[in-house]
Amino acid sequence: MTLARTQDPTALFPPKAQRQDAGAGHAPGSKTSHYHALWLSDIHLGCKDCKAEFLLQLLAQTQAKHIYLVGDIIDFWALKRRIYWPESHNQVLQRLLQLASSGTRILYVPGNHDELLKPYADLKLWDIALAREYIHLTSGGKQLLMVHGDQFDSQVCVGRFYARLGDHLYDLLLFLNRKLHQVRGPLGYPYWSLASYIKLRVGKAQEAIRRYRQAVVDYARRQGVDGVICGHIHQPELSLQQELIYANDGDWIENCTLLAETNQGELQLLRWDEAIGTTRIVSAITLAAPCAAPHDHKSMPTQATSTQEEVA
Ligand SMILES: [Mn+2]
Repeated sequence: MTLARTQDPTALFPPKAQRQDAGAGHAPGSKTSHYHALWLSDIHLGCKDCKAEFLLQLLAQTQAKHIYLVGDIIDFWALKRRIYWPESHNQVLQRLLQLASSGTRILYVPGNHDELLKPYADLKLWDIALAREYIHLTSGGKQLLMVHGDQFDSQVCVGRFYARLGDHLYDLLLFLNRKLHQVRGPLGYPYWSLASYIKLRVGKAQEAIRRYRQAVVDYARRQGVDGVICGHIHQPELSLQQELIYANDGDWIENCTLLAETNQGELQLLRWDEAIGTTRIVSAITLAAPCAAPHDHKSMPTQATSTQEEVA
């Protein structure tokens, strides 16, 4: 496998990338959180369950030197089944392109739902750089490898065929569940939830997550990096696996999560909180060597913490 990895971001981003973000969409007096880097994946633009509105709010109140798009940003599989492209999905892409042209260094590692972009790795689309893999150097000098994670499907016993089958089955199951309730109710049968039925078999799901994490971590360890950032399984996590950082940025279908490197040298797992209209810190790891075990931040809005720089 040819790996497209660059450790010197300046090689991909010429000096014009130093311009300041215009900050479009900011209401006067609104708070902006500044980060060194942000990681987003599994946004699934083109899929009707994508929470694009929340992501737009996040992008309007957040600035970062680097934004990494870690795959499944545009869901070409969903678009192939049915064209669905509301204005909010278009605005997410527009906002990212606007950020890229006004100074934010954006790098896109395609996943499986946007695999048709993979052959263009090493190219630049508008101001967005594409790569199959990439190593981000934290401001403290740690190497964080970025992969979407679909390359480990065969090791988790989910082949390409089964991944596609699973995608269709998921839609089919949701459809059948609706139909089933329509039929069972009038016949006097008790409510039977397909979702609960699946959750009863959660042991299998947990085992798949464990094997996926292990495959990603083993791969990163062979690359000699300090940590790995991935997505793909829609299961946000920030943990230390025998001193190697395993960070999964989650998704924007169910979890609305992202990862962030703060200017103070912390790697944080953030979750969008609809009620307060901003993110909360789920957990964090100090990137200074050696990495401290992750600590939980139970109910802390990001904009109320001292780890964020805030400007009016
Ligand atoms: Mn994926």
